Amino acid sequence: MIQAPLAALSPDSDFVTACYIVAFSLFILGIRQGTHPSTARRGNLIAAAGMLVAIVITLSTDVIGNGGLILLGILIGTGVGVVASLRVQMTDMPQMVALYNGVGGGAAALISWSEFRHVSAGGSSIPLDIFVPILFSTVIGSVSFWGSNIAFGKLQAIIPSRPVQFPGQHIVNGLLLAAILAGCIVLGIDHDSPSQGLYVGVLIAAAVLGNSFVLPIGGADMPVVISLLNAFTGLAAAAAGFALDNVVLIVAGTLVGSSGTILTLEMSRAMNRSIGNLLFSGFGAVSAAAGEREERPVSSIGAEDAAIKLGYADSVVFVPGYGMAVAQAQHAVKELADGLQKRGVEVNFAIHPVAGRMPGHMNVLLAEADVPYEQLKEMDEINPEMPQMDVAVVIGANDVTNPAAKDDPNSPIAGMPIIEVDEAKEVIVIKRSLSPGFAGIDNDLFYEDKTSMLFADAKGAASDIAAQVEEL
Ligand code: TAP
Repeated sequence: MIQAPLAALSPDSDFVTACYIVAFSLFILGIRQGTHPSTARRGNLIAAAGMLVAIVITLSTDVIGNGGLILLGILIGTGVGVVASLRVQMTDMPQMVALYNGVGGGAAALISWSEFRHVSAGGSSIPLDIFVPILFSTVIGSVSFWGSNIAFGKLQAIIPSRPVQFPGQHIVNGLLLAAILAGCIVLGIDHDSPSQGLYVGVLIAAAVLGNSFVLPIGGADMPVVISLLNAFTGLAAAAAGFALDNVVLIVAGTLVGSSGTILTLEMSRAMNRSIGNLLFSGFGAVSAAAGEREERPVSSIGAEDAAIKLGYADSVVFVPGYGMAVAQAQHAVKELADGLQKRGVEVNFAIHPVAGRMPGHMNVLLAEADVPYEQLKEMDEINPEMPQMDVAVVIGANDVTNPAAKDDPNSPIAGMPIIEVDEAKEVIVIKRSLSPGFAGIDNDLFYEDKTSMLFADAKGAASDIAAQVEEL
């Protein structure tokens, strides 16, 4: 058997612990830096450096077995990761996160399975302080792996994105969960000689639960589900850390578990929906049904007139949404913003926390286009200034500007905080049609007297307006 890759170093245990402390300090610093767009890239690199320290020091310990297999795994994982991250489109990022998250959960479940086989080999008893984390990591890791795969399939349109529901689904899921818990309790009671068959049965039941838990959730709710499953993966990894007595796995898993939980709660708060509503209401089914709309007149506008309105304004606020991501319009929008600023127009960007389809979606796109951070205004900061704005330009956003959220208590998005573009002096909405967005509902903003609709692809429209502004 090939030795552990760095076994020749054979550091003592205090040195290993010190390196692990350095590693998770770097994780924490990395997450801290990730809280602002200007430092997020550096944060990623710092956290990656922490992971490198953790991997190198772990590979140098004598608990590592087959070094050849480990090297092969590292090479395959690195190759797939590098190619995938270079090729992925920004709009496909949620499904990539789903896949990576699933692999993490699956890895935690497999580690637990292997540890179970290892510690119970030859019919020996498993101490409960090891067995409980093993069972926890098995169940949660398996749910996370299979649930994340379904989330990936829905976002990638490999399986239907609409909620897949059948009568009594929640009861079936409840019974499945009860069976898993009962299996774990029996295994725990029999920890002197736990049944291999029952353990595998629990693993399979958790896999079925992962599938049946995510299938009834609508495709558009997947980012929140992925964030929740990400928290699950973190907890599964932390439990695997307890089973292996590995401090860096415990800390890293806890960090992922807690940050995933906070992110899930923040996203549901920004959508004004409870976690229960997100997980159990089959939201996409309602949205699809809400397709019929009454015909109402709108005012439409071309690029030339839009350029005149913007070029002669004192202040303009851009409100980007999912359509800007789809059209990859961020660079054209930046070009337009630069043209306006050259003419002395004050330009800002209003960022809604759930605009787009993943957390920070708009921040990432605008950062990619080098929009200065000081021009990015959070919703709570820009809304009080909205009445002073001469023109609000909505670029491929819809729900996050829909006044029904504050005016119509029966609306599916009632209570969701919005960017109050309807308070600006004039509004230009750039989108291709009057089609609804994620929530599947009409937007009264499009029919207001102060609103002009520019029906076009966001990228083409922004470039055309920028060219017209140059001509003014
Ligand atoms: P949406 O309400 O989904 O509206 C996007 C609009 O973009 C559509 O109405 C579409 O209209 C337009 N569009 C699509 N392609 C376009 C293109 N090439 N050029 C121009 N316009 C285009 O987006 P939003 O306002 O950003 O709101 C986000 C929604 O997603 C919210 O309801 C939120 O709750 C939900 N959500 C967000 C997240 C996160 S974390 N961000 C997670 C889950 C759900 P046309 O087809 O007419 O062009």
